[in-house]
Amino acid sequence: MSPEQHRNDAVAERIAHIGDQFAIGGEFQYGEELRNGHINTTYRACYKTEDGHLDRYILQRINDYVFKDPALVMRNVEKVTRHIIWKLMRRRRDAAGQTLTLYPARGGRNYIYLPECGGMWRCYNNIEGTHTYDVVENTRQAYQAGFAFGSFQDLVSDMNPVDIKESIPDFHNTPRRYEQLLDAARRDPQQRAAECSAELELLAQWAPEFGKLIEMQIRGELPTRITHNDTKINNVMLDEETDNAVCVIDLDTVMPGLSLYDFGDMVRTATCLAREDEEDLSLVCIQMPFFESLVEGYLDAANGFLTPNETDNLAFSGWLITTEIGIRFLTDYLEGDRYFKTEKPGHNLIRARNQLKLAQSIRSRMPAMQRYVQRLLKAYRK
Ligand code: GN1
Ligand code: MG
Repeated sequence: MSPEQHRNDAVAERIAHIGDQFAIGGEFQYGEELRNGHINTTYRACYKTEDGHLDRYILQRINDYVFKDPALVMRNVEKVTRHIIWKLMRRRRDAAGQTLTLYPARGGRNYIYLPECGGMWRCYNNIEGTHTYDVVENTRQAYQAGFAFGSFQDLVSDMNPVDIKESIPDFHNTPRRYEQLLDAARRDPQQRAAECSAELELLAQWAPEFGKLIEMQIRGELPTRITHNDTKINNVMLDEETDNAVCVIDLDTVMPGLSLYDFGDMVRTATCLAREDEEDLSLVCIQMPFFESLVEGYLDAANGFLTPNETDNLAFSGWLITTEIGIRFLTDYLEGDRYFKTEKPGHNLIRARNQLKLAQSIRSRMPAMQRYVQRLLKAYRK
């Protein structure tokens, strides 16, 4: 047996063992690792039922370096998924397969602690007939992403915010993220700070603006809502045939937050044709037609509940959140790559430079972006 085959068999055995802990029927067929997240470990497992049907499931380990309290994450996710199913089923009885559902585990919870497999595991349905994109390819997808996350905010808008706890405190607190970067640069545990001086200088220039949204929130000028907080394009499931949005996934960071954090992170991943780790920075820039479609999709779903202070800052949020993710990649690089999974040396520095280039591009287009938002809002009012 080749070493590769041996490894595959060992992985399949592990997946079957994890799957065996959940309310899954049928005979295990195969398992595969899905590698498009930076945080959790995710497998897809396929089972054959007695009538010959193939059912697929998602098995996922919650990264407990990133999520210090995985049980709290699961309580949030349970409430959010059940609330959405409750709402969708009142509209359409067969809606359950079109949104995330947790499967019960041995022992009575929706998760199970498996020390032999590295920690806490859960099982979701695989949403059949859908796919995701790591990079946006056309304006229609940008529209659908905006619509999907706007609809998500709408679906959870009537949950009780005190029911949902912060799974990562200060997740989108940009000033705090920046302080953490400065602290890492001062300590410089890996002696990497000298290499990052241009990036640190640029961020120092921008720093006075990092607190704008959080300060507005404290003054009561922006409403706290339940938000998704990780709205990258590959967290939207699109119909395989029509590319219409079906639902959003990755609910671990659903928390009280600002709608603008969600919108900002969409601008970051749905308006740029390059990957987040593209090294050719000439390819990294915002595409205005994609931004326009993104806002159209988002407002088509969310215009009904957004306040003027929110819509006034849509363009700004794109710059802020792109910069914030750049800060986080740079911090992780300085700290020795402990948070985000990396695939090559310098990967987090490459990502940071990429995101800061995109942030510069967004910043230069901000007035035009905001003008487009205002035009669109005017059309809604007519
Ligand atoms: C992480 O796991 P993934 O790839 O969906 C991160 C996000 C970042 C993103 C950058 C919990 O998301 O905040 O925006 O990487 N998630 C967490 O690609 O930190
Ligand atoms: Mg995520």
